[in-house]
Amino acid sequence: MKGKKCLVIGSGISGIGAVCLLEHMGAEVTLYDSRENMTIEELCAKLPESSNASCMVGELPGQVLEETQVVVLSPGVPVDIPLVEILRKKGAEVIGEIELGYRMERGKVAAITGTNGKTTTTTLVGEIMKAHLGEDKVFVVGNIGNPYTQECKKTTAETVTVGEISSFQLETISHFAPRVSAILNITPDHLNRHHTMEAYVAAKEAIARNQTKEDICVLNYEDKYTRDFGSRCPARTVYFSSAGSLEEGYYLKGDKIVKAAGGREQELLDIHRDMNLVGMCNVENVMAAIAIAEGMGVSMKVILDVVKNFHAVEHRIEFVASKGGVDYYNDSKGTNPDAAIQGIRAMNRPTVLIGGGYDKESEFDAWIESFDGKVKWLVLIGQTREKIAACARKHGFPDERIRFADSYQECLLLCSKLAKKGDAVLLSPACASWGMFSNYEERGRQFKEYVRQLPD
Ligand code: UMA
Repeated sequence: MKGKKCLVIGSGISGIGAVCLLEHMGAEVTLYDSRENMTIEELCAKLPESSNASCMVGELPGQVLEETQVVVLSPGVPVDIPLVEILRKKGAEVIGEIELGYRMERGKVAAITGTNGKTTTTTLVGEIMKAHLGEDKVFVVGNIGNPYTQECKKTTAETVTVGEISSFQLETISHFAPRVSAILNITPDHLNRHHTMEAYVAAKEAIARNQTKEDICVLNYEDKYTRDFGSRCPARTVYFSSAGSLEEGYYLKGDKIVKAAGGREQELLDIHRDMNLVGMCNVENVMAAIAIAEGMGVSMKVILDVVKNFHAVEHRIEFVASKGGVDYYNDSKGTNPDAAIQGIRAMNRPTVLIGGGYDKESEFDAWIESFDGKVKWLVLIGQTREKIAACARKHGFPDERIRFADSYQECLLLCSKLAKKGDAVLLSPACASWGMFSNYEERGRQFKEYVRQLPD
């Protein structure tokens, strides 16, 4: 990158990370943000004082379009917008922030993608790697909220980077080649960005694109997309299954996770006695994490010790508190119908369910069908509330059990009134938070704050 003219698009956390790394590499950097109403002052204020990058908003001058040699896209920037097309046509190399970080990587990489379970699995693998190598030798990066470009300079031949990599980030890789990759599952999500399911699946599969048979790709045997990918995958594949036995791999046998290898079966753990996580989705996440960590050379003893002490990740079917005999769960990370299905499946009592949010053009049928008589009240909010209500009615959910709220404040007040002793209140919206909050973390934190203020 030395001496190259680089344009970073997007001034969120990955854009700022990319600018700092590019400057460190000796590039000549311009930071650009296309958000309406963004001022130059606002944009420049996001950069550290030491930065010499130029800042630009509004329409980019022709000279910048002509001279840019490398474009670094933030994950939230679609790869097919006119600006990116123009830059590509003019000969600029277009990469993403993950690819840029990888170009500075000195150690080994484990990378995890999938529609759901990425954050839990990445966190768990990170913990296992830290127990194996020591805290200071492991970096947990990516979609989890920690830009790769911020950490990659610290990597050495002895370190391991564990990345949660979204489909957005995989669209813009070129050399990224993890030692171990994993695709946990693929169900419809982000179709407004990827347009078709084929394009979304292709983005996910790109995680293994640069792997070889020396590397490992961990795949879910019970997901049709990831199972089929096994036959085309350039890496050696390792499967896990929560529904049936496998000749080779990790699977659930009754209440036990077992490992089958070379005709032998080894019992690893009991999902009720040895796990603090609830729901079948988490059994899958744990199996995937075990497979990834073994692939990274960690002993089974270290892996199982960490798994047994691991608790739920924040915002993922997270128990918040019991108030007035009602249990409150924060599953704000349930940002698509499939993730929210896992949320409702994990409930074992009548539930007041909070749904709705930003419209990603998802279909809600499977989610509504998964209610299984457990949802007592459906409290809806946000852009998608009418669409969800119509879908619920279509599937026979009683209209008088659907309520609308205009603000989160109103929604939470309503839920605390509707829930009776012995019920659960679950925030698992099946939609992104964008439009009402800057991210699902903020939505989850506000929910938790509200719950904690309720009388015991
Ligand atoms: N912007 C433009 N032009 C555009 C679109 C956006 O200039 O066409 C600008 C916006 O005005 C804004 C900036 O880009 O200033 C935002 O960039 P971004 O959306 O890429 O956000 P970052 O803060 O860089 O965060 C990104 C990921 N965000 C998204 O993918 C939307 C974070 O994932 C990730 O943690 C972070 O990089 C570090 O890797 C969040 C997410 O919502 C959690 N991910 C999606 C999900 O999990 O469903 C994929």
